[in-house]
Amino acid sequence: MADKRSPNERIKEKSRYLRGTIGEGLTQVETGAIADDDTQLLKFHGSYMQDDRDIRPERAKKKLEKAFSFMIRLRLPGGVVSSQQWLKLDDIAEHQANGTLRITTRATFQYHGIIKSNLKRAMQAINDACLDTIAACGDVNRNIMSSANPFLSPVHAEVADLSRVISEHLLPKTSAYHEIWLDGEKVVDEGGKAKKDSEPLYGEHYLPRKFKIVLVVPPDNDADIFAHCVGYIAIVEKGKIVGYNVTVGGGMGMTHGDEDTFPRTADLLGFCNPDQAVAVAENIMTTQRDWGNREDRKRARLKYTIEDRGLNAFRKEVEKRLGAKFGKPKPFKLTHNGDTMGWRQGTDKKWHLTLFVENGRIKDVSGWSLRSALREIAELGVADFVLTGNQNLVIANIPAKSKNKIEKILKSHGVALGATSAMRANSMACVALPTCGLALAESERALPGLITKLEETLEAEGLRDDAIVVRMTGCPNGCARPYLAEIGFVGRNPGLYNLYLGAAFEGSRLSKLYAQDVSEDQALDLLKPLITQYAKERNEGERFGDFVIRARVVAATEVSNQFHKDVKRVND
Ligand code: SRM
Ligand code: SF4
Repeated sequence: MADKRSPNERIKEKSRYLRGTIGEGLTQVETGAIADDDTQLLKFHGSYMQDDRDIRPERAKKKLEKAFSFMIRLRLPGGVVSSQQWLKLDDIAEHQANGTLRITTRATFQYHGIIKSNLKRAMQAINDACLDTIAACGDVNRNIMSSANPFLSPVHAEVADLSRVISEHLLPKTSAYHEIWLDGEKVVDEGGKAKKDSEPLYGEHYLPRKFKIVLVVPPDNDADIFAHCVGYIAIVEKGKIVGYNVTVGGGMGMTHGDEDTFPRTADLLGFCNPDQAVAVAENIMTTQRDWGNREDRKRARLKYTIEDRGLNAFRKEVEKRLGAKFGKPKPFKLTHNGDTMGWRQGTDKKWHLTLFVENGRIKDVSGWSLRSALREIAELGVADFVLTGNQNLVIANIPAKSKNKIEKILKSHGVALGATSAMRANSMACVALPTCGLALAESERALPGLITKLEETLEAEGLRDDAIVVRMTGCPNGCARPYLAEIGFVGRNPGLYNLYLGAAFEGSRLSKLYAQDVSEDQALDLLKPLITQYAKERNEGERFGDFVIRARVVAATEVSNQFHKDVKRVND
């Protein structure tokens, strides 16, 4: 019978638990690349092979190999690094990568531009900082993101701890990572067959596709709970976590022109006690392992399993494996999916400064030396650093007496404490060009300028301090969760975007396509009058995303899978 499984299934199967020929590939000096199959396996180790797309045409003209380099993504459940770790991570940016640290939309760091000969050194330096990159990418449970800042209260700390415990529990057990990157002892026999390795949770085929878990502490939805395969909403009574509402089946990725693929907001599966939380994660994941689509990778995420098999059948199966029934979800209220910027005091009286980091890129540019400022702050040794899922940074645990010093350091490097508008503070863009191999249009390099142009209208309408969530991605994969933005730009072609409107400010409702293939100028022409109309006609406290629905600019996406329904494009 024909093997209908996707090619990735075979690559995993013959990889000897994620080894492939990665080790050999690293030693081949005649190319900056590694073998094709190994590029798939490398992801499970937290790294992607990429090339500099800005210089692709020039290299091709000169008949040169592409300018290959590697991206590394850290596994950082809870998103915290100490000052000592910060200094080590900053050194890696300087010596092995392209001089920048990039906070991702899932609250970890990425490095870009690491050439092959530096890859192992960078991995070892990450290990020296007591961090790793295992399972940061690939068909496994990815990095777990939780509501930012575990230092805010004991509840936040408990949730961050749970993210670390689940992350450890669901880690692949193969020793390939230690063997390849840390020169660990080999556990394969002479025939090249794995001797001791096994994957009790995953098996040799791992998962059908990536798998993502997040946790939030209401009212903050800063981890965008409805965008992920699995979510935990902490239910807090009298200052204590009594359990979690569990969500399943969220996801953003889709393919332009293919309505069988769609972003989907997660459904509530049920309520579990704190001591069931780890087993719940395991049983949801193993159900997806066994039920997920292994033939078509475009429909292999958990959200499609839920669509195809139904939420009730899925719940029943998880309950069977768990040996317990979920309770009825408890009431909860989420109020925003952005970050609370500026100074905040924790219950232990320590101070925390949430700093806006435009699109998460920590670098030094003329007049704005963010990277140097943060290094100087880390050198003081008085703070921890927490990454947020909105690509921002909390400088945490600051004693009252060091607040001024920290502000002074930032100022001396030209770093402002806040963004130029509440819209910018609530903006995110994915990496896209030049490193992302899937980008169809600019994103990180385009959004800041576009927001500057929108700020003229915001200023004129008195809306500079009104938060409107704006997100951009260079393709429909949705890495900056654009379909959960009140204004979303999604790249279609160089310079052209689809414009989506109408997601809920607190992240519970998807947006709707408003205009297709618009240039930046066309988008501005469409958006500016809407912003003016919003300023004039909004009800008290009404959010932009809700207003465009009430004003019949777009229809609401009320049901999780109705993203492509009721679309009436303005430029049809
Ligand atoms: Fe993503 C693929 C960057 C969060 C959905 N994503 C990629 C790759 C690795 C491109 C590739 O496969 O070759 C991008 C690397 C770009 C680069 O040069 O660094 C990439 N994704 C990112 C990051 C760095 C965006 C950012 O600007 O911060 C985020 C890293 C998160 C992390 O730390 O783990 C990132 N990606 C997301 C999110 C948001 C989230 O998870 O909250 C999503 C949407 C949620 C979801 O998973 O549905 C997301 N990325 C995708 C997809 C579409 C998956 C799908 O179901 O169709 C792809 C493509 C794929 O997997 O085939 C993708
Ligand atoms: Fe790349 Fe597309 Fe993700 Fe942006 S959304 S980082 S362009 S895969």
